[in-house]
Amino acid sequence: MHSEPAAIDAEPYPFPFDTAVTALVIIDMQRDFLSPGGFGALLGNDVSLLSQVVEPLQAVLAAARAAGMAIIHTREGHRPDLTDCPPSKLARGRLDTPIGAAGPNGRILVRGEQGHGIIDELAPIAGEVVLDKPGKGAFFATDLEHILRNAGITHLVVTGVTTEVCVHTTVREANDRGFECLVLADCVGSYFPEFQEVGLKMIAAQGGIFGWVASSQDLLAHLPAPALAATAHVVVN
Ligand code: C5J
Repeated sequence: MHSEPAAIDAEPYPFPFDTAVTALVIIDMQRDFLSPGGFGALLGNDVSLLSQVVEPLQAVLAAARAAGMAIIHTREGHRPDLTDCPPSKLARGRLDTPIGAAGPNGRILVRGEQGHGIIDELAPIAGEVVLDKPGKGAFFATDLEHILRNAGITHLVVTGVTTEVCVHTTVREANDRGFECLVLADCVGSYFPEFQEVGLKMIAAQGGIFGWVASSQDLLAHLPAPALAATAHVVVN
């Protein structure tokens, strides 16, 4: 008997969903963007605006783990010697505390520092990919495409921060490479409510020019509830 593949209720139309070919991508849920004293705060942003993403994203991560989905965590940041940081990025913003300078959470946007780490609530566990990226897009100067193709992944559920910067850049890069992207509206966050709204609209507009948009509940309706006892995880942050 032929059964219809699962489809998530989404804009602009249902998103085909098969956990075997879909990865959960969590963009840059790092202290540098979510905590006081990090890169996001030093750019003049109210970082508390991003905290509302954490709880729904925790639920999605737990359900994706329970379903055995591929999980990719990304981190924006640079080598300690900053050789992978373009001078333009270093100079941009004319910051008093620029990338590489000492901040309350260690050197700003530098790999290995406290601020560069993923927040405890979403800490990666063994078996999950942690992808360091020097740019905004997760495909630029990384092996993400290679990893996804090797795993037979064709569809991405994209979450994280910030909606109009690293999430958008990654979705656009993925779209141009032929990946189908679903963005979870309540699991992506921006320092600017107006950018959040229009950023999401831009993805699903024109028949899904970059992809699809749904809520975490729309996705969770298609995933098994995680077992309460499944907490004995090995953290690799
Ligand atoms: C930014 C990011 N906003 N992860 N990075 O600089 O969106």
